[in-house]
Amino acid sequence: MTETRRFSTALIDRLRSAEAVAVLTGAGISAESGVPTFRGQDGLWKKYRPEELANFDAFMRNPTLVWEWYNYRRELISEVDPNPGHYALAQLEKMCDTFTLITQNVDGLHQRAGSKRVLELHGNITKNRCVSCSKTDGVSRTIDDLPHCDCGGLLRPDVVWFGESLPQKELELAFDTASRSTVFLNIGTSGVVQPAASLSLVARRNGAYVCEINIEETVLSGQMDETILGPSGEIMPHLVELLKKNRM
Ligand code: BJW
Ligand code: ZN
Repeated sequence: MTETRRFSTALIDRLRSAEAVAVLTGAGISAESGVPTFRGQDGLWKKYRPEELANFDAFMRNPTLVWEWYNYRRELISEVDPNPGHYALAQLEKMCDTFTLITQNVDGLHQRAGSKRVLELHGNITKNRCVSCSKTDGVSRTIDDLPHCDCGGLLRPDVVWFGESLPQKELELAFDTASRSTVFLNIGTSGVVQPAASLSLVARRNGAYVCEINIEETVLSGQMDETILGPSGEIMPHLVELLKKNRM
């Protein structure tokens, strides 16, 4: 398939006019960097049980187990680099008047690729938060091999687990951005985790052209204007190159 045939004219035209572009990314955008996704064949949830690792009660029951899992993922993430999909999104931001990147990822790879306006909906794996005083910058000291805040409370990774609220400011901005967008891209997300999965639907209800980029169809595919099947590390650089050509 040639790169021009891969994308619809509607998508290119809307992106070229570049009024308000919003993007939601999920674990799939980082897959080509070597960060495992959650669901699917090689997903983390095949090896680990989400209910034992990604919820607060499980953490309080067995903080050592949960910390082991997060330390393993922190190390993995510290050793990988952004891929062409991340870099293409950083370029796209520079080409658009209004651009917001909303991510469910906690790996910080978008910022490392140069993206500036990033809303992290599920937190950031490199940060800690105190379960007692909620401080994110408390001095860490080790008690019984577990990190603790200077107030004495246990520290946890500053990420959003199941059943927890998303950061309020980011969530409000994300829905506001979605409803004002003229193009909304869903990239590398299975679309099963709420409330993030609703963003593209809100965008579409408000008139945005909604397009999904994924290696396979998702539960949201039927509600998209367009689905582009393929790895985001290939599709996104092609799309950005095509837009650059069209601008000249
Ligand atoms: C590629 C690719 C390549 C691969 N190129 N593509 C019943 C109905 C509706 C909702 C609920 C319900 N029961 C419970 C809920 C709420 C719950 C929820 O949505 N559950 C569903 C699973 C059923 N949501 C919550 O609890 C959220 N909070 C909330 O709702 O608060 C309000 C509330 C509070 C109290 C009571 C009730 C309500 C919080 C959700 C937090 C999610 N947390 C995690 C862990 C974060 C920390 C960490 O990283 O450890 O976030 S879970 C995990 O899933 C992670 C992700 O951000 C999130 C989304 O996953 P994502 O990114 O889509 O990854 P995958 O693996 O699913 O998909 C990857 C995709 O990439 C696939 O499609 C591949 O094909 C594709 N791909 N390679 C392009 N190269
Ligand atoms: Zn504290």
